[in-house]
Amino acid sequence: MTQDLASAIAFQVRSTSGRSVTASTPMEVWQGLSASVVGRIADDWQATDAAYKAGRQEHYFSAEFLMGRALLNNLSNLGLVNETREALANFGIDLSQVLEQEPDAALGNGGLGRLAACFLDSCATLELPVTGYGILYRYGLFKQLFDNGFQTEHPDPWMEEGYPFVIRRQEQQRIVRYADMWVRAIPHDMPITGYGTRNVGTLRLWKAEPMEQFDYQAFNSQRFTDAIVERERTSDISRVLYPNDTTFEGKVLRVRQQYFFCSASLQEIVDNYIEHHGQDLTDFAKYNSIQLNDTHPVLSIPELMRILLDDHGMGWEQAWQIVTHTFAYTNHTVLAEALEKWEMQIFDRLFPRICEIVREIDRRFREDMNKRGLDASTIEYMAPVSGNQVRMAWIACYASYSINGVAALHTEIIKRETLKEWYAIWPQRFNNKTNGVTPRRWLNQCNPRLAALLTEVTGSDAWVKDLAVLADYTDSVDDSVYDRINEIKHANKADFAAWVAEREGVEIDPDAIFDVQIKRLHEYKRQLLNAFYILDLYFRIKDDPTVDVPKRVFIFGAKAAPGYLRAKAIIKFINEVARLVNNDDDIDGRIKVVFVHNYNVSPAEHIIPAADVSEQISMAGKEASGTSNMKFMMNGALTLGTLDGANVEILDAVGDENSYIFGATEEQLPSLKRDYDPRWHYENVPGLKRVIDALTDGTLDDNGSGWFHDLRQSLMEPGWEGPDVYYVLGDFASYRDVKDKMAADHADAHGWARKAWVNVTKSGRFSSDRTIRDYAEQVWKLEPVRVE
Ligand code: T68
Repeated sequence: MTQDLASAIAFQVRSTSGRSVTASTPMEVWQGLSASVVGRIADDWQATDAAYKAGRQEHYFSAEFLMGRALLNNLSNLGLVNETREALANFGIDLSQVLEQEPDAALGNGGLGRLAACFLDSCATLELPVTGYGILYRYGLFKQLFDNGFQTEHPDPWMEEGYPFVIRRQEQQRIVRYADMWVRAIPHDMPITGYGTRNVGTLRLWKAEPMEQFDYQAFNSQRFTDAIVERERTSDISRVLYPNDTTFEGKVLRVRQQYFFCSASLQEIVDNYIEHHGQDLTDFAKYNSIQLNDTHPVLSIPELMRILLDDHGMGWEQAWQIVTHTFAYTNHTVLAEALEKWEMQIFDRLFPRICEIVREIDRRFREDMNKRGLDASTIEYMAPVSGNQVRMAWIACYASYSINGVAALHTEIIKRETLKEWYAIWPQRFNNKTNGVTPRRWLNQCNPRLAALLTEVTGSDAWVKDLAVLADYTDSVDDSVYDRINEIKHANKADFAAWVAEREGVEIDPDAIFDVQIKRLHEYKRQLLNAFYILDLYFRIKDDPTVDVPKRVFIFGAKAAPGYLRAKAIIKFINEVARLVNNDDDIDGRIKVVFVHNYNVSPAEHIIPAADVSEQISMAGKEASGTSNMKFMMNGALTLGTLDGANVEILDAVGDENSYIFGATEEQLPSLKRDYDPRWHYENVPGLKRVIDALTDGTLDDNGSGWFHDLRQSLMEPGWEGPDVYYVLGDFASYRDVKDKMAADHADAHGWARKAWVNVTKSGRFSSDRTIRDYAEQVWKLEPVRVE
């Protein structure tokens, strides 16, 4: 068998590189091996596609899919990891080295895009007929470098060297029509394998290309550059992922992108319906449901109306009936600045017909609400169109049969505040679907040592597909398991230390506590609070260099949106704190700070298995769910967190004694903030003053940018929303206490391991398999379709 595999791989590698396997570069080996994996699943993929298309399907529309690497995931799903490792070893090639060649498919910003990727994995594993639809960005999320501690951004042409897991389906192209241009949408499919199943789902990503390969008229009339420019204008549409994860950007190109993938996907879904169920579209919603991942795909609501009205001659009432039984909407944020509102003029210029339909939706909405007796100002507030703005979230709420938040607390907040007017009218539409993460990538693949222990303890690998089984073992293991937990964590930390030394040039000690915060950089996530703690700890050691403190490594990973200057200031600040503490002889290595540059899916796979402490410290009420909190828990890190997002449910699952909670609650904050005076905390909370002063007294250098001064001001001086909007100073004292306590507790190795074990074994609820089962049963009404 290994021999067969070896020769199959060798054949593909040689076809890719045009030379022998041993003479091929590691990148060429990755290419060949990946192509041979695609070859192995081709028949099953085709069979799955045919089976799914015939029955009821779910379509997951998302502007982002943060897939990360594909090869190990696929090998693991096919049960081929060990054999492949052996086969390559025969050629003197190390599989791990080959795997590290693969670029991350970073077609997403953060949690929202990664959630979509975990969901596809679970859908394939659960054999559910679900297809993902998005955009094949030529440039994924920017590459981050640090230049003297400042973030710099660089393009990420992730497919340029060739990418075997994306297959171009030229023959299935569609045409997307804007008023000022027509564009070809070429589908590119990624196979989505599942664990222990032959079903292979699909992620379909659309690429924009010019209608004609070349405008020969322009070319012949010597207007060569015009011809090129026009071509580029079309390709612009799928050129780059917008790097904002929280603020809305009303750019024409962005709305073009949104319409582009919505229109192409809907055309295909409608045509597929006709092929299988005939020209009469009455039963469309019986066979199709579409999940809208936030408001980015909401243009598909008027676009489906357009297709039904104009292309299929349906009347408004019937079309609306179908549309309102097709779409379901997921909300991912309560931050006002993220809510998408487009200027009507943009819609009018790009797609006048869509504009007309939106106006008609608005007109009927107002009529409908009038009949229900709503007052004029409420109607104006809720209307799809107001002034010259189109409000995407309001359209989503009006047209969707389901509206969900992504954690229990978040769903309560959208019902009570963000979407309360809709909840008052349609309470039955609202439901919670707490996020989850795939235990395949986030435990089985990234933490093979812990995976092996779980298989040993439970007697099989059933947990990989049914994570909840671990709960049976929370209390039923003997002390040797706790020793093993500690050995595994230590080995993971040693591996990680080697990875960091090579990648970041920082030496860290695997015996230290590894305390990790990895997520997008945003003020509400409060990386600054974490950095303040570190600086305070530094000053405490400086006060008395002989003080006995547990050894700590603080690890950060975070990208800031390129235009979000305050977030960039926080990155610079953390890098300056790192410079200060890492190089101080008094500290003598007792504190180390590592900022892992270019944080992404694949670095996360190295970091998370090595973490002791999971920092989940957002201001309560702001983090809709969080998903890294779940990944850490699965890998035996303990949560240091506020009662926010899914943290609440994690704490509920593990109990107070197995987690560390601090800070103001969402309920307390309104009254706390009413007469909040950060100055009082600055003057009175031990340690806080010198930390804040360090921003501007010359302790830390912002290289004349003025950024640290601005950070201080944002905390201390009244701004338009008041000083210290995210309550950093207010929560500092309780954060410091709990974090100190946590570090002290780590000394009890056995007690700590016990807590870690509880976290691992209680993580079943946070498998995306559970989330997807809930969507399938409660929202999608979807049954598995098994491919034999
Ligand atoms: C995240 N949202 C939430 N948005 O912040 C996080 N936004 O709490 C939650 O766990 C996660 O979604 C999954 O539900 C995002 O990641 C974006 O990335 C984004 C991108 C473009 C525009 C707006």
